[in-house]
Amino acid sequence: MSTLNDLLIQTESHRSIFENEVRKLPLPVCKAFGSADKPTPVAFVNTDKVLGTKDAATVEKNFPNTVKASANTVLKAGGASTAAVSGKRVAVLFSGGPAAGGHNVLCGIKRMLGDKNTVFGVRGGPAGLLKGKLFEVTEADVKSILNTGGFDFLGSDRTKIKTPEQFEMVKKTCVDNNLDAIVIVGGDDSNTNAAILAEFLYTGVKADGSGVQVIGAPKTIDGDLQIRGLLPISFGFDTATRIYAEMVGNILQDTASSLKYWHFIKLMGRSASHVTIEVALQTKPAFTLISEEIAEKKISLATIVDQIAKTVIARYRNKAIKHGVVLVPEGLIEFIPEMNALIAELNDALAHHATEFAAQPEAGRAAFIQSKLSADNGRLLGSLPAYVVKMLLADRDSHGNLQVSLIPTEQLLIDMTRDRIKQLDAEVPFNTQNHFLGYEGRCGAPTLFDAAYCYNLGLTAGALILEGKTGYMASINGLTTGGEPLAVPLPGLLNVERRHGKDEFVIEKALVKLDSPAMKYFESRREAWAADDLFASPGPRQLWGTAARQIPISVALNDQASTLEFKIG
Ligand code: FBP
Repeated sequence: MSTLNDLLIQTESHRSIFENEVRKLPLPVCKAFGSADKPTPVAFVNTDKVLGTKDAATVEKNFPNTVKASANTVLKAGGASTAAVSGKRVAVLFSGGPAAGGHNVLCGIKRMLGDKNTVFGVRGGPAGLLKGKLFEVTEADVKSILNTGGFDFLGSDRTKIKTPEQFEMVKKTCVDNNLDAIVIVGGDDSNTNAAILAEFLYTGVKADGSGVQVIGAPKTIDGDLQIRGLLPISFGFDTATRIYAEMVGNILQDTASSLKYWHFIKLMGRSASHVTIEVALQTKPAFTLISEEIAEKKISLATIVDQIAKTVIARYRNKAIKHGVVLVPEGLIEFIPEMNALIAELNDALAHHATEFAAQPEAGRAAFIQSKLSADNGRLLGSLPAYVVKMLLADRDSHGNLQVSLIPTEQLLIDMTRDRIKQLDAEVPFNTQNHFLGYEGRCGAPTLFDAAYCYNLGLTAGALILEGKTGYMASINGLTTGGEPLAVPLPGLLNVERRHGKDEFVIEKALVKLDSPAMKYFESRREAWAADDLFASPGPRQLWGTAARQIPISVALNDQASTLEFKIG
């Protein structure tokens, strides 16, 4: 007879009672694919949607093969495939920050390719591809990782494949492993990489002169890879926002129970405020900042603080409410006009005076760099608290970006709001707590939506490979009306942008649009949420029952859906 100790030991290594149950969760698939376990390969046909940005002519010149092959036309599934493909060898890699559902993309690809083709996992993201770190993925692996969170089965990293040497290393990995296709699961940068690799590997890789196919899959909790009408959302966004919304809902319940704190909660999402607006729509807190609105309306830091202070005062004076929640998007600081100008000048100054700066004693660094700035920016830097200055001067990330997640914007807002309240109405109580919700949300077990969405994205990517397609990103559209597998031609999404002094091809980040239905709805309700406690607590994400079938509110609004319930199949 087994003891409780034995039972507990059996729950180690991803075998908790929950993880065991969740692996058995049935996943709906789009009608085109038939069944989840033995999906039908599908053929793809042209839609009437042709893509292209303002830089289409330059893109065509630089991506002649993939543009010619796709004519930048979006494809949709069009009946069962007639090709009986076997012997394909396909590598799958995760790129960038983790997002819930990645494992299901891999499972969908493996199931679509079936046992007559071989799927390899790439260990450690793009860096692993460069070094040829491949291993075969088995059906047993699929059974073990299905519906589990995180990227741990493959790992990931943020290496950008951009130098000629790196491209040659990828080619070598393809040749050494006799690969026919690569699937890159990533965000805007990684799908840009997929477009470039698809063109580079289009021909001349194998001995017979043929190429290697490259397909992208849209991942990022930030939600900034979305295309209205073609790609409703990137995967991982739903899980992350539901986890944050549960926590924010719990904090809101606490504020109304303990009646004493204002909580300033910074939410992850590097640049765009999609995560923040979604969490606001789910929880209805007193005050939510949307970075894109601040940039577009050129709202200064002082004005932001003034608005928060006046909300605190009004709630106290009108309703005797001493509590509330303020949501702050992670990337806010870069969207505040004067801070943006300061950061831009700081980036230049730090780059130009790197050696001298590094030689300064820690205590003298701020003064040194201040002396290199224009009078306005120097003054602004000098007015900021030391804990913000320290982070503004910290090392940039591997892409040369300021590490916004390290800047305690929520604390800066608290300190400035406290000072402003003292000036406006010193009697108003203002006790605070601060939080940063980020890593908590990226790797939780996927919601039913992300689990199903990702599995179908994997089926779509797999079907595209079987059909010999290259240079497309897999998508599932029509999330409340049955789900439609689509293939979005990657070159049709490319723009030319000046980055680090050079023209580069990029897929632009999709920021929150002020005229989007989600923003309009939020705008129509925010004053009411500020004036009184109207919050909702969405609770923990569910995998069974009615609450499990919800799609993100912002996605439903932006898609002009008539329901919050997703329907795939
Ligand atoms: P991706 O766009 O690569 O999916 O990453 C998203 C993200 O989680 C951002 O929200 C956040 O700013 C960043 O990654 C944090 O990066 P890191 O994991 O390197 O700390």
